[in-house]
Amino acid sequence: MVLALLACSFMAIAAVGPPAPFGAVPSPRQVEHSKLETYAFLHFTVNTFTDREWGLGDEDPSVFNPDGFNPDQIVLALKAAGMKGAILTCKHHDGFCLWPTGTTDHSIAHSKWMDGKGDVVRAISDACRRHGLKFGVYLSPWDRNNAHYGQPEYVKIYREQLRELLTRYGPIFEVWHDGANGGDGYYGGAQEKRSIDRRTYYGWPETWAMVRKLQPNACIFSDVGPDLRWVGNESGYAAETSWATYDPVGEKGDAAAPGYVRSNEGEAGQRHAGHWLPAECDVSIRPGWFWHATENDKVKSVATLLDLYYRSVGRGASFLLNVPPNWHGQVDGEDAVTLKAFGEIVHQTFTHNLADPAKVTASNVRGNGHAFGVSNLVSADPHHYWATDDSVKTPSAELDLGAEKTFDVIRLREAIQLGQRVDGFAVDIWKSGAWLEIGSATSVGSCRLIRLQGPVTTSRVRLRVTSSEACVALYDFGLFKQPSMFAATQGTIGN
Ligand code: FUL
Repeated sequence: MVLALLACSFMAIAAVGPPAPFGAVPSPRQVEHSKLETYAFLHFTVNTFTDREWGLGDEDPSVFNPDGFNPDQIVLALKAAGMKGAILTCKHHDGFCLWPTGTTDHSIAHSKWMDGKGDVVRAISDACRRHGLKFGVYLSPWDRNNAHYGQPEYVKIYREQLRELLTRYGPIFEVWHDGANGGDGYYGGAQEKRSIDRRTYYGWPETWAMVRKLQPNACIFSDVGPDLRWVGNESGYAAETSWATYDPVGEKGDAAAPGYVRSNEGEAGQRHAGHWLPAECDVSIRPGWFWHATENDKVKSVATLLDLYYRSVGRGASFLLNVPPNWHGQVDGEDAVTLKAFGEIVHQTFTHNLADPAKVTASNVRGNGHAFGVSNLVSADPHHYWATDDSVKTPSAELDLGAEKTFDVIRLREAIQLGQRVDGFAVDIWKSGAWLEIGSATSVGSCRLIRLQGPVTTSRVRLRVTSSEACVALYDFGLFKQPSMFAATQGTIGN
């Protein structure tokens, strides 16, 4: 009898496994990358000294001569902003290499800086590691200096440059390929216009196979992935409804390639696409990507950066903020002050989750057991999530906060290893004897933040999933209070 009961309960437990994944799911490297949220771009090269955005490729290497290069100051300024990594323009369109490459003379080895013995890639990557940030590389495919650009030989050179970067500087978290391809240039003195077929010239599949081999944990970014997609604007935000799933399409409806894609589709992604390809939102802290003295008074405000944070990270995308070092080789004063203030606000906002600990009850729990219990909703651990029975797609969960709490930010996260499942949810508070809806949103994915217009106070909160393609798998529900002077600055940037 006892044995029979034990067998029955074992069968009941065994019968309730985790939910089946829904749609496309992330690779482990994409899951890791989604935890970074905010990281930096460092645009730094000859342009910093010539006051250009796109160098022509004819610059004398001696113009690169920072008189106070301080990689620790640069990296610590990023760290103060809460950034988890930095991607350096190892080579921009002008072709000047910031490391002593064996592929061209157009490099730092031929500058006056440190008598040609310096290596900016080494210095920045070392500083990143010293201060706990990850390091990534931007290597422009378009090279306005190289005589061979446009011929197959250049593609070999490009791959060799990438090979040097991926084998000399330790672990690389992201490899960044921009989509600007071909046009006027110096090209070894030819001074002409060269165009390439963006779909075929670079042989991307072969290059990316090499990246996989040399740095298997690195995420590859381009207009079309394969790991991270361009969001389609350089203003730093994703669409209000933003899917991590995306099947890029070429400009004429054919196969897409970096620089050849219907980029406006990147802002939202597509609900039922076959690839997990989350958006990365890039934007500069200044109007230009490179430092210009004339833009020292045009540094974005803390309020604007916060707004962009909520419109990128808060929509399941990552926030890639460019901070261009100045011609001394340091982060400029105003930029550093702004970054520090931004980092402090984000830290102060998200350090204390007012929903934890709370007593949580739910309209449904998968298999009625503990494994997927609703207390996991505040577990903050993606492997311990609240899940419902397969047929239950619009459940609700109620949080008893134990006392009146005041908050103005709501956070929700899905266990993305099971795909992006939820299509919509709403949040209510208990006010004067009734439930009152205070916020709602659509897609969730790795992170959804709702920034309320003003703070609300309550002791009971209800999460209602209003629409989902599959039973839910949620592991993080957070309630936060922003430092008051930075509350609700949203609404200044268009969707
Ligand atoms: C673009 C480039 O043309 C810009 O100069 C900048 O590097 C931006 C991040 O990517 O494709």
